[in-house]
Amino acid sequence: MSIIDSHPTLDDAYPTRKSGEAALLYRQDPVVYGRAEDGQIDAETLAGYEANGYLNVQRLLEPGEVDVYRAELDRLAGDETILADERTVTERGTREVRSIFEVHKLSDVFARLVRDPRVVGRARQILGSDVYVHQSRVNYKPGFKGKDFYWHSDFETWHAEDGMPRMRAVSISIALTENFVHNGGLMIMPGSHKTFVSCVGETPADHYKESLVGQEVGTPDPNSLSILADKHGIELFTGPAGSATMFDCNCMHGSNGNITPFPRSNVFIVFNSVENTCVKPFSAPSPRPSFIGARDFTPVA
Ligand code: 6CS
Ligand code: FE
Repeated sequence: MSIIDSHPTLDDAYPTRKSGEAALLYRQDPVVYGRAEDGQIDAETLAGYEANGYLNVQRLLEPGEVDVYRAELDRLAGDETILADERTVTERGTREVRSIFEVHKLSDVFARLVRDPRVVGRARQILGSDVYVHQSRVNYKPGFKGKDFYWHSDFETWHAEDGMPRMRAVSISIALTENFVHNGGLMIMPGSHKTFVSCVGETPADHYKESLVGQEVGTPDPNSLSILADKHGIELFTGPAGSATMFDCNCMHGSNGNITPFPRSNVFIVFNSVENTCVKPFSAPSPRPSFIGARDFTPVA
């Protein structure tokens, strides 16, 4: 383990999957690019986001709205055409739907959610610019069989495999079912977004085919995770359907499996700044398909 200053070269400020040794690098990018006066997130919440890397909105969607999205979630998972589409990922070894990607293109209902000022307005404020959708997905985390998402930084993958240059992206996870303490909710290490965990290993071709079912390459080593967990602790997010968590692209996060009868479904939208559009992958033989890492940078209207 070597703790090194990150000496940015011209093009790769966050080298990862380059060497056989893990490293903890300093973040070189701001967390919050906008200001309290720019939008609906107040100064105190924005300060909390800067320090912890996330913010929670207890009631982003009204109960009636949640019903609409839940119905859409069920419709998508029951549509044979969509089930046969490569954008649908099933749980390892079963036909249980794990995720459906690019829902903002597959569904007008979710397309509207992306453009909702309560969603995109907050993203613009945090990123201080116009934004485009880098990725959208619904995660089903079905009851009994929902599998875990092992610890990872999304940015590490988006940098290595999608060519995202800097840390100027934010994700929003909107609960469409109740998130209990026991059904596999989102866990974040608060403050971990300020450390970039450079991972070992090399990205195999078509890595996404296995990483979206269960990521191996690009996940941090146990030693790095222990250092971060000891330093930051672990927050588990619970909340009613309609609640939401917005978190920085580099938060160390994950979620446990779900053996309870209660599904933990959410819609997950990633907004990237139009000032941070993806270039060629920093550590992969080729870019991932555009339904996972968008290459259409048209700002959300
Ligand atoms: O690889 C990705 O882009 C996706 N994987 C995870 C587990 N979180 C971020 C993103 O949805
Ligand atoms: Fe993730």
